[in-house]
Amino acid sequence: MSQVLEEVFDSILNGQQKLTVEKVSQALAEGIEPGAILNEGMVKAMAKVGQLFEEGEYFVPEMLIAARAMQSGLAVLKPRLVQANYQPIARVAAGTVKGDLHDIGKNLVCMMLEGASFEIIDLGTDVAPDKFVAAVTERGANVICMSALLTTTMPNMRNTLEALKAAGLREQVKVMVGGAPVTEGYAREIGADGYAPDASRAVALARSLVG
Ligand code: B12
Repeated sequence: MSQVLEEVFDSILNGQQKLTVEKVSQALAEGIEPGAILNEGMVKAMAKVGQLFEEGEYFVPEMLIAARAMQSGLAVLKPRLVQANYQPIARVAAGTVKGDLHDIGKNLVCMMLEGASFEIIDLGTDVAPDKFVAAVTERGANVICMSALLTTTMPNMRNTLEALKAAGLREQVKVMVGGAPVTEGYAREIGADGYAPDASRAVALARSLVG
């Protein structure tokens, strides 16, 4: 890994918000691809944070300040990941399911989809099934993206799919799911239209679902 990417990694791991912004900007100035900064510096740092949490070295406050540093770095990277294009392919409503506050992965998926000419309705976190339903009925979403990072909140993906069915909307909307504990098999089991393990494959999946 190049020196500056290592510094991006360390600054996130240590939760140094200002330094993360500085180092991401420096990496861009050095001509490093935004995708490499994201995947090799930033996403890897969050995986390490998760590992340290599992090992009992990090606690929630450390996770939180690392997440803040990650979000600040993402704000610098966003304009470079999202290239404005005015013909939306489809309207995507994206949210983290009810009970779940993790939004870094969901935000990344939104950014990448936006960069690939999808219109995004960001429903935020802790999104109840009826809010996803309302995004279809009131805002005309034709794709739904659900994210879950907790095994305890994954069942709310199934609950949302059931709410869409109950509202008679299931046939008119494509549903994609993702998040660290979610798998292809789980997506199939709950009757989602697709699963992707990361944001760039989420773009390919969305294209294939609406294409
Ligand atoms: C940062 C973090 C937090 C932050 C979140 C801040 C924020 N704004 O998001 C804070 C501190 C708030 C937090 C809180 C908690 N957390 Co937490 N957290 C994490 C951590 C370290 C990183 C998550 C992350 O951002 N990863 C980076 C992103 C880029 O990856 P991602 O989210 O997986 O997204 C990618 C893909 O999955 C995919 N994707 C994501 N969504 C979607 C959607 C679609 C449609 C598609 C196609 C693809 C897709 O694309 C993304 C980009 O490539 C993980 C560890 C880990 N390894 O995941 C734990 C982790 C998820 N947390 C965990 C826990 C236990 C908690 C708490 C319960 C802790 C507590 N005791 O309070 C609380 C729960 C709060 C709540 N109600 O949600 C556990 C979950 C265990 C489990 N199996 O359920 C983990 C795995 C840590 C661990 N190893 O134990 N957490």
